[in-house]
Amino acid sequence: MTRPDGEGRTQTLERSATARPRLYRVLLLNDDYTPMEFVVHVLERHFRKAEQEAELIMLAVHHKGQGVAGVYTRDVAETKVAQVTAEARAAGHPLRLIAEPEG
Ligand code: TYC
Repeated sequence: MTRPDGEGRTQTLERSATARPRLYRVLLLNDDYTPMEFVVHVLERHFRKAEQEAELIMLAVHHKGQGVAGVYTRDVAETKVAQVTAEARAAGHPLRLIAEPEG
């Protein structure tokens, strides 16, 4: 971390731990119309889930209303939300996702 020292110099401050970027959960939201197979496809292709895990996550979202598709840095999480939302709309599905900070 750096800060001005008030006399035209920049001070470097030590940190005890390595700074980690804040992580964001990408949440899948349930709806009544998006086909189950499309949600499984999204989890496999965009969130790199194996078929069985994708099916379990999709069913959990279907029954509970929402669920975590993956956890990423902010840029990656927001890009996934945008890409999947665009793909869902292009296919005529109302699927919704949101990115929210962890912790
Ligand atoms: N509820 C949808 C159906 O019955 C399936 C579904 C699951 C939709 C998860 C969205 O995020 C979702 N076809």
